[in-house]
Amino acid sequence: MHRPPYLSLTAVLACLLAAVSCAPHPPAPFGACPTPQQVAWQQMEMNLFCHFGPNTFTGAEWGDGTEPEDSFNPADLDCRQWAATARAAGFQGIIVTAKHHDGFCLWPSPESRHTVAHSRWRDGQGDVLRELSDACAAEGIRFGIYISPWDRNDPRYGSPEYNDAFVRTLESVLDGTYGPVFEQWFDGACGEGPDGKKQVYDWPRFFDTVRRLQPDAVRFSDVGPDCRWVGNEQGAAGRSNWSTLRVEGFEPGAGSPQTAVLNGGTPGAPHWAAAEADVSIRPGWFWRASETEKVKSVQELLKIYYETVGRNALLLLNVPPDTRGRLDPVDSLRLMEFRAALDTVFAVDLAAGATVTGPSRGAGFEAANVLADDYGRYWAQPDGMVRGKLTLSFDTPRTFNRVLLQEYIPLGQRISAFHVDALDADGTWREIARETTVGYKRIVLTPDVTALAVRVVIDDALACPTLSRIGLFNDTVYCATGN
Ligand code: FUL
Repeated sequence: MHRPPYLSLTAVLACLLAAVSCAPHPPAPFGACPTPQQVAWQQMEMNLFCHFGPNTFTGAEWGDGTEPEDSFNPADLDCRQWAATARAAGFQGIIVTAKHHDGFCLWPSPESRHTVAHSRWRDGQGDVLRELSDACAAEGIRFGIYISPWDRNDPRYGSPEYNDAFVRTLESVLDGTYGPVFEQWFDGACGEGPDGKKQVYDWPRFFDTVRRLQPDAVRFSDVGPDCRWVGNEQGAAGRSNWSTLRVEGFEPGAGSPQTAVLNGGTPGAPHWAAAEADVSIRPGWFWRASETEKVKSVQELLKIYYETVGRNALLLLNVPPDTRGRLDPVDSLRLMEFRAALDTVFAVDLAAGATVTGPSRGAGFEAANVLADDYGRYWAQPDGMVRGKLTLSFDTPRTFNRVLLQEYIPLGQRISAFHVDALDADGTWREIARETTVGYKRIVLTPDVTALAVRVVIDDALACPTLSRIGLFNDTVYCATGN
C-alpha cells in the first residue's frame, strides 16, 4: 500500500520534535556567572604588563611627580617590538602604565601639563598610547590601560575637582582615540602619609565611565567590579581559588578585603570577579640596568604559570621596556624560553585516545566531551547530582605528572572538592591528588605516575558539576611536584 508522502514527512517531523523535546537541557546557570566579556578575558590566560615612564629613566619605583617632563626621553621607542614579542611568547594582550603615581601621562592628556606633550621627546609630538595601540592592532594583540588614581603631581589631588579631572583623563584615553581597550586597570595603591592628601575617590563614576566608553572592557581593581587583584605581587593564586567574591562594603585600596580573601575568593558569593595576578619578571616594576641579572628564570616563570593560570587566575606578567623604549634582550629571550618550555610541556595530551566513562545528563553532555578540544563542549550530570566520577582508560600505560581540568564557567564555578586516582599496573587504584576548586583552568602537579587508567572524582560541588576538559601532561622541564 502506498503511503502518501506528506504522512511520512509528518512522521519524521513528529519524531524530530520528540527528540528535541527529550534532549537534555544544559544545567541552569548557578549563582554569579561571568559575562561573555569576562569569559573571553579569562581565556586570554596571559597578558604582558609594561611599566614605562619617568621612573624608567630616574630609577625610582614611585616617582614623586616633580620629575622634569624631559626626564622621559626614550632613545628608540619601538612599540611594535613589545607587541611582536608578546605575540611570539603567547601573550594575548599588553597593559601599559599610561599614568603611574607620578602623574606623568604617556599621551598628550588635555588634563595635565605633566605629559609627553610637554617633554622634549619627539619635540612634544610623541604619543606612546598611539604607537602601542597601533602596534597591538598590527600584531593581533589586545590593548589595555593602567591609570593610577593616586597622582602625586596633580595639584587638585585631594579635592572633589580631582575626581572630575580623573574622569576627563579616563575619557581622553577610552573615547575610541586608541581603539578598543580590553582592560582598564585601577591601581589601589596610595602612599600618602598621615599628613598626606586624602582623596575620596568616586569609584562608581570611574567604573561607569569605563563601561560607558568601552562596553567590552574588563575593569580591574582590588575588588573588581569585573576582575580582582589576587592579593599579592608574587604571582600566586590560592590553591583554592573561587572567581566569586563578596564585595559589599568594600572598595579598592585601603577599603579592600584582606589579601587572603582576595587570594582565594569567596565560595558561592553573588559577584563574579576572577583573580588577576600581577607579578614582575624583574625585582622592580620599572626597568633598571642593575636588575637585568635578576630577571626570573624559566623555572621561576613556570612555577608562576602553574600558580596563576594553573590555579584559575589570569597572569599579568610585567616586562618593563628600557630607556631605549624596547624590551631588554635578556627579558625577551627569557620570554621565548618560557614559551618554548610551555610548548614542550603541553605539546602532547596523554589523555587523548582514552575511553571515558561516567554518568552524564544525556546526549550532548557525555563524559567523552572532556577530551574534545572545544571549550563549549562539556560533561554534565543530572541536576542535583553533585558528586561524580569520570574514568579514563588507556590501551597502554601513560606516564604523566600534570592533570589539567577545566570547568565550563559560563554556567558558574561549581566544583568545591575533587581528587584524582590512578590505576597501577598491578591493578591498584592509588590517590595522586586531592584539591578543592577547579574554575576556568586547574593544573594539578602530581608525582610522576604511570597508569592504565585515571579517574577524576568530584567529591563535592555547589551544583551539578561541569567539566569541559581533562588533560594529562608530562612535564620534564619544571620538575617540582608540590601544589
Ligand atoms: C602597585 C604600584 O604601587 C606599583 O608601583 C605597581 O604599579 C604595581 C603594579 O601596583 O600598587
